[in-house]
Amino acid sequence: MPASSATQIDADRLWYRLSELAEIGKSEGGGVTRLSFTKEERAAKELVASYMREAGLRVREDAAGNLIGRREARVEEAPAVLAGSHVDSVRNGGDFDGPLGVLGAVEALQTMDERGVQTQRPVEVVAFTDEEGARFSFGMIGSRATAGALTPEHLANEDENGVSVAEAMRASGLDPEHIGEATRVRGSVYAYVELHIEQGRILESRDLPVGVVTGIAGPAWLKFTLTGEAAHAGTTPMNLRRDALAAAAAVMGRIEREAARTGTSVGTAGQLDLSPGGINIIPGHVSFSLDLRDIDEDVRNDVEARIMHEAALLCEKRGVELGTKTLQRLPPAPCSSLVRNAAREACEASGLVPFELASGAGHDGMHLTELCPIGMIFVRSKDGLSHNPAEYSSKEDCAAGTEVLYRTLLELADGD
Ligand code: HGY
Ligand code: MN
Ligand code: MN
Repeated sequence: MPASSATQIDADRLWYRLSELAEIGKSEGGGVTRLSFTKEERAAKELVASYMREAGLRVREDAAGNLIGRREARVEEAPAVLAGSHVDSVRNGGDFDGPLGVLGAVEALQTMDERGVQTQRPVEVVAFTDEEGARFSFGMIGSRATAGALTPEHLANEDENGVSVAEAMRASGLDPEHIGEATRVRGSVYAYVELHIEQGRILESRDLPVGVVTGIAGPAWLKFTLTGEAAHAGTTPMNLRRDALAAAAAVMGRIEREAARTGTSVGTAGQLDLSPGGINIIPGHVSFSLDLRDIDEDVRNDVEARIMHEAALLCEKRGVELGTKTLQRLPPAPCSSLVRNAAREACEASGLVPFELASGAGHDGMHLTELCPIGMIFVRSKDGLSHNPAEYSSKEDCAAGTEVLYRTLLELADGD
C-alpha cells in the first residue's frame, strides 16, 4: 500500500467518466433509466468496455452478460481479486448508484497500470448484469449467475410486457442455455470488494466522506394481491363493501407500524396497481409490493410474520381474499474481516477515519459470500438520497472512496 497519503488516483478522469456514463439513459427530468438487456444498458456497457481497454484491461462478457476487465499479475493462475458493481439502474434513478463502483475500480486498475504496479494476484473489474431488479422484479441476475445460483424459474420471470429474462437475454445476443458458463468455482476468487454510494444519511450526519461496511441487510420482496368486489360507489353502504383498496391501505398501515416498532427494520410498498379504476367504482382488485429488510434475519422474519397475521385477520373481516407471492428472499450478508481490515487500513493510509456502518441497501456481494470473502466501501450521499435524480456524491468524496478502493485492492492483491 503506498506510503504517502497523497491521492494516487486521477480524480478528474474518474469524474469525467462518471459524467459521460450518466448521460446514457438520461431523461429530460434528469433521471437515469437503464434497465437490464436494453439498448441503454448495452450502450453503457460499450462505454465502460472502452474505459477498461484504456486502462489496459483484457475485456470480455460472460454468459450472463457480466462485463469483465482483467489485469494480469505475477502469478497468473492465482485466485483473482474482484471489484465491481453495476451499470443498470432503477427507473428514473441517479448518476452514482452502481457506476461509482465500476468506474472507481477501472480507475484503480488504470492507476496501477500507470504506476507500473504488478500485483501477485490478478484483479478483475465486473459490471454485473441487472443488480437492481427494476425490470424483472427480482435482482442481481449477474451475481446470481456468478455464484451458479440462477435457476430456470429465474429465467422464466417476465417483465411488465410479458418478456422473460431468457427472451431478453436472447434479444441482446446472449444464450440462456449457456448461463452455467458464468459460474465461478470456489477457490477461483480471492475476495470481492465493492465501492458504492451509501444511499443513506449516516456518513453525512458524521461529516465523513467514506465508510467501511460491516454487513448488508437482507431484503424480502413480496407481492400482495387483494380481491374484493367492484361495486357502485354511490349505492353500496359502507358496511356492505368488499373494498380491496381500503383493505390494502389498512395492510400498509400495519406494515409501517410493525417495521417501525423494531427500530431497525424497514418496510416499503413501492408498487401499487388497482382495478377497475373508476372514480365511482369501489376497487375490486389491488396488488402491491412489499420490500422488507433488516440486518438481523430473525427480526425481519418476525416482522413479516406479524404483518401476514394481521393482514389475514383484517382481510377476512372485510370479506377480501388475500394472496401473497415471494419474489425474492435473501439473508443478510456479513462482510469479511479480511476485506474490512484491508479497507480500514486503506482509510487510515489515506488520512481518513475508518468508520464502520451497515448497508441498508442490497448489493451483488450478497450472492458471493459462498464464493469468497466480501466487503464494501461507502461514499457519502448528499441528503442520503438515492433511487432519485437528485442522488449526488461530490467529486472529492468519489475520489476519496476510489483512493481507498485502490489501496484496498493493492492490499488484497498483494497481501498474504
Ligand atoms: O434494492 C436495493 O437495495 C439495491 O438498490 N438494489
Ligand atoms: Mn446499487
Ligand atoms: Mn440501487
